[in-house]
Amino acid sequence: MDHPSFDPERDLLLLIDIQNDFCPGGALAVSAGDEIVPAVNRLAARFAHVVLTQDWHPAGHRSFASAHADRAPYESVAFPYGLQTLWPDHCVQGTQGAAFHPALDTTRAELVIRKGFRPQIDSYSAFFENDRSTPTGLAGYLRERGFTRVVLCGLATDFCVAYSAIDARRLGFETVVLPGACRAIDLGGSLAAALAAMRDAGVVLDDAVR
Ligand code: VGL
Ligand code: ZN
Repeated sequence: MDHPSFDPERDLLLLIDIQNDFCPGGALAVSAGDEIVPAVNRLAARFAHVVLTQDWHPAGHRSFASAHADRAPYESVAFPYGLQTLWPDHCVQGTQGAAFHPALDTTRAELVIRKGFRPQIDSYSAFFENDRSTPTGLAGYLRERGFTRVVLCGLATDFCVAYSAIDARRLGFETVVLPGACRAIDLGGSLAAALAAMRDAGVVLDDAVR
């Protein structure tokens, strides 16, 4: 491992939602989302353990604006578990949009965590759904495997990466985010807010790695 601060035994690289729909041309395209893929592939080659997340919604998912009368994408609405942003239909199970970016090297991934598959609950975090209480099982997996530090990058910085990183800290894992290998949606200042919330939670933002 050529980065002095990465430890192959206790560190896990967690790659968030590097899927076609979050890349240019996709249904919920993150500006320049595809630019991170070469850096992510280089990073993955340096870690002994890699896990991927995959946003994986059934058609008609409640987080889709199209599932609500008179609502447009990017509006916020009250859900039983709190305010939920409505999105364009994206990452529908089994579609090309839900597939990983074709240039992402997934060969060394040891686990793929799918999230957002419950029709009524969205899931930004790799650890908990947006009700903040339904677990994905990832924390148990990490503990059982003996990982103590999670290094994250992917899409989007201000939603799934930030929620995952903050939950990782909350669950007691050392947590590092590599902003150079992330890209943001940035809705109404959400990127600045997410970076501040990650710092406040004790997430290390390492801008040197890209
Ligand atoms: C994401 C919005 C909706 C993400 C997923 O991966 O950041 N954002 N679904
Ligand atoms: Zn989604």
